Amino acid sequence: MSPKLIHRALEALDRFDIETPSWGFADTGTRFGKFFQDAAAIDLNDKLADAGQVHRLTGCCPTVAVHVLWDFQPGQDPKAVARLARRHGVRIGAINPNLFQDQCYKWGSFGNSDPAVRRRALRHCYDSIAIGRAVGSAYLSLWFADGTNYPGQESIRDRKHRFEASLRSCHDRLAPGQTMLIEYKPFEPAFYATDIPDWGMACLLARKAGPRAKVLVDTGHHYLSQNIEQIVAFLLDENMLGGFHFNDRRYADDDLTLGSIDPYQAFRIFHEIHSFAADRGRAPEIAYMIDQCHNEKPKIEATLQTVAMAQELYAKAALVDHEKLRRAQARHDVVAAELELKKAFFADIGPALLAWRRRRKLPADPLAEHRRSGYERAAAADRRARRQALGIARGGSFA
Ligand code: PSV
Ligand code: MN
Repeated sequence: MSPKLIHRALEALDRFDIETPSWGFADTGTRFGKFFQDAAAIDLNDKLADAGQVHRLTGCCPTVAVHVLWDFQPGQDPKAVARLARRHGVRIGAINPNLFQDQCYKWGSFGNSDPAVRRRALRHCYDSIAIGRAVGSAYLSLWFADGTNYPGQESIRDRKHRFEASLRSCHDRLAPGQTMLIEYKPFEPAFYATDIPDWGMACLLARKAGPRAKVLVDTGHHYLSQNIEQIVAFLLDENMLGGFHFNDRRYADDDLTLGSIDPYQAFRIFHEIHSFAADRGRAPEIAYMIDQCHNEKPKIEATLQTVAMAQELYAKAALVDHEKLRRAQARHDVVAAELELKKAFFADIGPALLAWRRRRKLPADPLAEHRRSGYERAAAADRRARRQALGIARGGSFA
């Protein structure tokens, strides 16, 4: 690779931070069961310690997204949580309110026909905004399980109106400097009409909520073969792209490791971002976050794989020669234009990544270093003993 290209890749890597999710370090699975891991995090301290390990090894994961009800004890001082994160070498990132696990949300949260439930959901969002302010988080990240399961069950338009009103109230409470992200998902757990099923509806609702509301693209939340990079290009052009939840999938929202199934798709998404940045002369502000659940792989290893894959694909996409591409496009040379992308995708980015890690005194191979470190073994021993001491029994069948 030429020094010019290496320089371009290094520059891209310099501005590419990836947020890890606290829940990615805990035992999670499918509704058919979980396979427990001794080294899985028990509490927030464990999750932050694991996130700290990932950041120490990769140098590009300084923040951790939290899910309020999964991570915070009632009445817990958020400033103490921020201090705990600092002790592990990370900061608290996006705050995710939980608007789906409580029984009161059976018929939805912001879309619920009962004003008392809507008020409760909003109060939880306000509390989450306050947590965000206390820990210095820039993002309130909203995902709703709201929707209906059968035709005729409820008025689709009434639910839309309720969403519009609650999202606006939530937006009005944002602290200075905070951005509200609205995530969409076509189905699950609602199987007839999810209230925010796609990017267009998320974008419309965000626009109505206010200028600091943007769309969050979870790469797993699309129908098969949907062109995600086109969605990304549209949102960028409309100044409505707020962030990503990275993961890969084969069928639906499978939460697999990024790039494990289709690395070219992630590359094409990153290409749209670099192309936009090249046209505008500046990189757009985007929250790059991981949202994965690892049922079989060790959690930290899966996270390290994802981070390395994201860096590789982001750096490769930065190698596309935009001027050459434009020229090929102008003369309708479809083959040359496509090859411009393929050339970057198949480039050997290894040396550039190595140089970037060397400059930062990071291990050349974070995953190998993690395996060597004995972290997993020590965490497993410690957490196994603590589970026993605390009497934590794991189990629970689906029905
Ligand atoms: C929903 O499937 C989702 O993608 C949302 O982002 C949630 O916050 C997250 O997964 C929980 O795992
Ligand atoms: Mn998500």
